[in-house]
Amino acid sequence: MSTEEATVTAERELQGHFEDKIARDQRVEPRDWMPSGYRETLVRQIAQHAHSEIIGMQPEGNWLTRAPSLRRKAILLAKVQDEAGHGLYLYSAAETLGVDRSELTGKLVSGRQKYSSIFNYPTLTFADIGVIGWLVDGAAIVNQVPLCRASYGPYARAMIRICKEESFHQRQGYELLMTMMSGTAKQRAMVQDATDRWWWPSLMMFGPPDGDSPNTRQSMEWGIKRHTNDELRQKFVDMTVPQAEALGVSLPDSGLVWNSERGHYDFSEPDWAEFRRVLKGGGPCNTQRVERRRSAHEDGAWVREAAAAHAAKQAARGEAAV
Ligand code: FAQ
Repeated sequence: MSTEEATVTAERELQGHFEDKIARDQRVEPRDWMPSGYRETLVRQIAQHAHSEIIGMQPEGNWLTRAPSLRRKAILLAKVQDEAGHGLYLYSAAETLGVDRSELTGKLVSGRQKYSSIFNYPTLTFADIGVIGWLVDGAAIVNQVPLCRASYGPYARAMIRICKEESFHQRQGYELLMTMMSGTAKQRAMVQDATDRWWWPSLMMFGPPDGDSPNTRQSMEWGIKRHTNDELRQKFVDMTVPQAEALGVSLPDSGLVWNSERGHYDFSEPDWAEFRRVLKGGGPCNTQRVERRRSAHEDGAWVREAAAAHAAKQAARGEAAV
């Protein structure tokens, strides 16, 4: 057998092992052989997810200095810090695939990698903080709980911890809204207004409709995604309608009705032209969000340099001691 033939045979065998693992629903780990498309898909999705967590700190961070009480400020601060932690777990998971966090950040700030469309909308009142917890974290949970069973081990494990924290985020948002809804007419109007503005962008978080989703089929075959975008969107709608009723707000969709035949709520199509516009950088806050991230990254350069210098000194000391 020639070297070339031997390489082809070895690769076929590795591909077989990989497919077998996926078929048995076992986890793929960083040292395992994996097809390059699988690796690239994971890097794309995990990086986009990590960037979303970090950029996602900005809309809520906007209200940290204006929270109405010490209690609300402490809760919000803890939540925003949690999002930073999620970004770090996810960048670490991406690094197990052979990419580097600084390379990924470079791609984000130069517009070569995406982050979730949802974070390109402004937070206009404090009710937005409650609605982000309720709807945005609520949508994130529906999307992310199945990712705890993703076929790539480091991603699935990161998602377990993230989901636990997202669940606290969802509850704090709902509790804030419950409090506001038992307040003044003005407070109730603020909650309704925030719900009207965030409802459609929250539905868009699940991605394009299945027919326009180029990645879903392959990602499901590889066990990265466990449900399609439309399945999860439906699940979110079904879960959220009773919560809106309990809260006493209406959802801004006249097409939202229970369909007893399907056993699900029917709802109208989100404005997909708006979704595509936001993805292309034309949302209300895209420029501001990326610019803020770029300047924060540049401002933090001295910290990274100091940490690298410290690590180099420690390593040199360690070597000298041997
Ligand atoms: N925004 O073929 P598909 C959070 C892109 S974290 C922007 O369907 P896929 C926590 C997609 O990347 C929120 N881009 O793609 C929090 C693809 O781009 P490409 C983030 C979107 O990957 C709360 C193209 O469109 N969560 O909220 C969006 O199979 C509060 C075609 O789409 C995750 O990232 C979108 N909405 O499915 C933080 C979860 N949708 O590269 C702070 C993990 C699609 O091919 C405060 N990710 N695209 O050109 C996923 O589950 C999947 O990647 C989907 C998209 C479902 C987002």
